[in-house]
Amino acid sequence: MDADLLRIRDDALLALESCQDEANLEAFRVRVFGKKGELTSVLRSLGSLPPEQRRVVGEQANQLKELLESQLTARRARLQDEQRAQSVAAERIDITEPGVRRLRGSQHPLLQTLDETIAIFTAMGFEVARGPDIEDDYHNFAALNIPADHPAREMQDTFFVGPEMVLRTHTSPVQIRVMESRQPPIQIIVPGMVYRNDAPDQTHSPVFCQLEGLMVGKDICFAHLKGVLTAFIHSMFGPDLPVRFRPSYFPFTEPSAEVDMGCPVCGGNGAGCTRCKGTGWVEILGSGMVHPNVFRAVGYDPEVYSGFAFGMGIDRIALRRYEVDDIRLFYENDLRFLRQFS
Ligand code: 2NL
Repeated sequence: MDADLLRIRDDALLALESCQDEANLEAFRVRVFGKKGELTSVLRSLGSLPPEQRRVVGEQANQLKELLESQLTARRARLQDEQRAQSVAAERIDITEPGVRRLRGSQHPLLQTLDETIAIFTAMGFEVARGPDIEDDYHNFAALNIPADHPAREMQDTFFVGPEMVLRTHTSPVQIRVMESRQPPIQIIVPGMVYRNDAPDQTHSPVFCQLEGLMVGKDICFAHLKGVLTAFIHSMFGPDLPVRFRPSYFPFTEPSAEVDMGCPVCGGNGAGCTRCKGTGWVEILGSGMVHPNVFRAVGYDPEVYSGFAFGMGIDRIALRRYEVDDIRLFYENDLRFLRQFS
């Protein structure tokens, strides 16, 4: 073969092997077959050769042209195959691989109970009010007719967080704040966490969830209290349960009553029942007619307005509802416990 053609062939075949993409291939094509390409130059210069040599070299050059063209096409095809194989490998997914199980949370049992309680009272026209967990002595005690020497004010019962400042021991200070800020009629419920300096045991937690209610207007009487609270108990625990109102005492209500319902475990029978300790009744909430001194503290005239108030521990209700026997379970957040309420 002609020496020039030999050199072009060897160079070109080597260059082709090192082409890695379409741009390399195009540069190769220009270098060999372009207007000023190596092979084009040889073909152009054929005319200046003697006729015999022109025929031989011309034939060789045409063969080389066909060879390099087919090699170029083959190289391009191989590069495309490689690229496709690479992207297929990169995009490959294993559709037989097992899925990842989604962890699904569930609402805390206390919140489920609280939400249901709130729904029952809002259906009766009560609005939800909220307030601060840290309160001053006045709103937590004094305005509620709790005198300076009352046992509830002792260090053992109340968490003091500063001079005259406490973690609220009930949600009543929120009702005081609502009454201070507007005139009757008032019909509110106040859910929230409250704090008592109690040692934790099966039935006591230093932090627990309370819900209080307050209804104030003209001519509100004890029959309204009985009607609203009976409706609540029937809605929450069952429409046929007996309900009774027992005289009691709270500094902020007069008269005061504790409210019991027929024991849902023994059906009110009592005998041998551990839940109601044989009485046939279980206590649900405390209530009463708002004490005139509380109205005076917020600037309402007790001769014009009257009202009732009540309070209940949501934890106690949730314990009953879910047959749980230790209040501390509600605050430990052990997932083995919480998962049972999904
Ligand atoms: C209970 C008893 C009660 C109240 C809370 C109240 C609030 C104001 C005025 C008058 Cl602003 N009373 N609250 C009244 C009676 C009982 O709670 O056993 N709670 C767990």
